[in-house]
Amino acid sequence: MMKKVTVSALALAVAGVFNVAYAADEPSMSPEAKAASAKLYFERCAGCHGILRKGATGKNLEPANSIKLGQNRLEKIISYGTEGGMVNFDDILTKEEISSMATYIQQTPDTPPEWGMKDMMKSWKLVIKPEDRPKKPMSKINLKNVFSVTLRDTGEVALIDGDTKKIWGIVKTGYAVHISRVSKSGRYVYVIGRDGKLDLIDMWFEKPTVVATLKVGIEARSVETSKFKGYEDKYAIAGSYWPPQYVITEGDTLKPLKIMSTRGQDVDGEYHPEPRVASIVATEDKPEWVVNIKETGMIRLVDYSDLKNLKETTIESAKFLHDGGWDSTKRYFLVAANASNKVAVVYTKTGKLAALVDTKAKPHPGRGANFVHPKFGPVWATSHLGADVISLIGTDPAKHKQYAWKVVQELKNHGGGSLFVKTHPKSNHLYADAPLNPEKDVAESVTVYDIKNLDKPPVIINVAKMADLPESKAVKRAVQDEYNAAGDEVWYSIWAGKTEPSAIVILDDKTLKLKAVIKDPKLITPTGKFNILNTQHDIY
Ligand code: DHE
Repeated sequence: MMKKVTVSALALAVAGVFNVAYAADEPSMSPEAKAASAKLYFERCAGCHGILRKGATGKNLEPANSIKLGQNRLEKIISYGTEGGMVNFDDILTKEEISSMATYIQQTPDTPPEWGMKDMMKSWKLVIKPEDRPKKPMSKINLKNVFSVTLRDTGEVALIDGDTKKIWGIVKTGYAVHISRVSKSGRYVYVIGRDGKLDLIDMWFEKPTVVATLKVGIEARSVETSKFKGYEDKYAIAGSYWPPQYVITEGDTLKPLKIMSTRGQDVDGEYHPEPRVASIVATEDKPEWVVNIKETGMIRLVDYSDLKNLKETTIESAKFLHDGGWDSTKRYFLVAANASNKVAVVYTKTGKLAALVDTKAKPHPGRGANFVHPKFGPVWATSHLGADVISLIGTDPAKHKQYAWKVVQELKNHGGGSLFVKTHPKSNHLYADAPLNPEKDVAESVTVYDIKNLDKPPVIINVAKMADLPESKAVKRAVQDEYNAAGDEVWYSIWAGKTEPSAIVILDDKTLKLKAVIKDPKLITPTGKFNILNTQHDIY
């Protein structure tokens, strides 16, 4: 009897902490419908709202908030999106799926299991040992100009020869691959799936070949390699969304070596159970990675020179860190704290925060874009999910102190819902997309600015139309600008529905005319494209 009382008291205390008190108001659903919605939530929603639904890029969706909105309003938001950057799902999910999702998010979220060293070791497959791999490149492909292209909905990447524009090979990977990163030597491509599957592709074989795989967690988005002299290709690091942690592995086998949790206090001193690992970047002049923790707003500088006595410097910045890139000197890392409407700047030489820059709503730079502004000197650009502007931030405190870490100019983009900007040291153009804009024509178009003359009106190009795909109601989103190795072509993915033909459109950077279209029945839902040379050397 005594025991029962104690247990129920504990249960009540736990219920208080985790908001289970709202259970009485939660709408019910069948176990089958719940399981189907849970799967869809993981695939489509968890990235922005979090597995525990505490919110980040997207709003908090715990029952305390979602029940207040109610079934009808939730269905409308899921169907048509919002001006704040929530994308519409009426062309992706069925009416029944939307209705079921609206019910599901009014229920208390389940907590997924942890994923430790034993689980990782069980998942680790060394497909081809380093000693059994080629000693030199076996194909005639110009590896520097290969593009690793995410085929989002097939769980694959296509390695495309940038010289001939032909698919060199398609490799099976994890679910809805997020990014590809390249080893310092340019030989290996690391590909991370949303399901936490990390694949190591060796490009020295006749065809691109997976030589090792590791499941680093239940959900993940980022991977990077060690780039400091003496550590080239030695280590890889992969960050997970769930469990909130990162793992350091051997670079050429993916054998896991060390796992570090990212749970802890946020910049306001509050504990967060799900601080996810967002972008990771390797410093070139130190044995160090910059690891950005989304929900806590903490930036960790991880010194990999001694894994047994690992040193981490924790820098307070702003909450909801997401993506970012280097300034042109590769000393300052600029990262969007997107739902805080800020860009945080880390000075890696001193290991300190250099600035927090206020921007328009939800900055989303990808890696950003560096160029010399005719008036303000060196600047770094970001576009925005929640505003139709490109912010230019001064990055030269030595020679242009008055402009450093300030938004010096805002350029008008053709719409909000932008994800990526890009330029190249050999180009006079700055490109911006807007794939998450609810307007079809806007989502299918890109804006191109003349960086030598920013007073000139920019050119807006509907690149999706250039692909000449069959007409349909579905939006053919033009996503992610990526240059070739020479810096004279710009590639755009035309991201159509899973059952429709997609394409890649290639513009001549000088003339802005169509240079080529890559169409292939195997090119299903292409999104991110990672040119080997540009990714290897962080050229943007
Ligand atoms: Fe991304 C980068 C997370 C949705 C394409 N995306 C990143 C990074 C993070 C991230 C943390 C930085 C990695 C790094 O540099 O180490 N992305 C998320 C999400 O949480 C989010 C919002 C929702 C989700 O469920 O994943 C999300 N991302 C998308 C997409 O829907 C995109 C457009 C298409 C796709 O393939 O899924 C997409 N994200 C990309 C791309 C990059 C990226 C192409 C790398 C840009 C680069 O130039 O490096």
